[in-house]
Amino acid sequence: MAIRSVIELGDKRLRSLSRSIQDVDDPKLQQLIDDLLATAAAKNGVGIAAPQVAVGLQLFIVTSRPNPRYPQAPTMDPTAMINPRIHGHGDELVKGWEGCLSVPGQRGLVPRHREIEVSYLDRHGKEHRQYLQDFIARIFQHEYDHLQGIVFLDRITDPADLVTEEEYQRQLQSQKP
Ligand code: K3U
Ligand code: ZN
Repeated sequence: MAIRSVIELGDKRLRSLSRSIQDVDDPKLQQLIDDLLATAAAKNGVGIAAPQVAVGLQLFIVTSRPNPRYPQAPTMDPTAMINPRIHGHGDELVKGWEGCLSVPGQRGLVPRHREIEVSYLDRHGKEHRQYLQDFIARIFQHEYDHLQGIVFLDRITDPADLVTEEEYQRQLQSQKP
């Protein structure tokens, strides 16, 4: 396992469409999955997408744990999702805080569908079809966007919803009882 460098906003590779994966058993793909798992863990991310390490393939990692902004977030072991698709979504759009390893120092309130129906292949090639909600649905949509060359900044509807990491931490502290 290796921790890979994460490319940042301004790098054109973050704005490209990713290619679908043909061979799940390719040892290079399996190595990439291990490296993404290690990189997300090392950088404290709840997700990471292959384009963020400059690999234009339809692959990302999703994991979840309770955190200060989402104390009710479920715990989900890190899961590799290959050739993910969104098949449908509910009517409700909810704004929630997001950060991005490729956009350091910024946090934004991003509107996302609260419920989505998705499918993906796991690292063994098994197909999964699931309904996702709330924080996990948010992470999935954030990572899925990376595969289309979209970053969370593109989804912000009010410029006042973008804050620095420092200001975000200040607001979080001031809300503590
Ligand atoms: O914002 C972050 C976070 C970490 C733990 C709990 C809650 C939030 C770290 S940034 C992060 O994890 C991005 C990772 C990225 F950019 F590589 F995809 C994913 C993400 C964070 C928050 C909401 C949705 C997605
Ligand atoms: Zn991101």
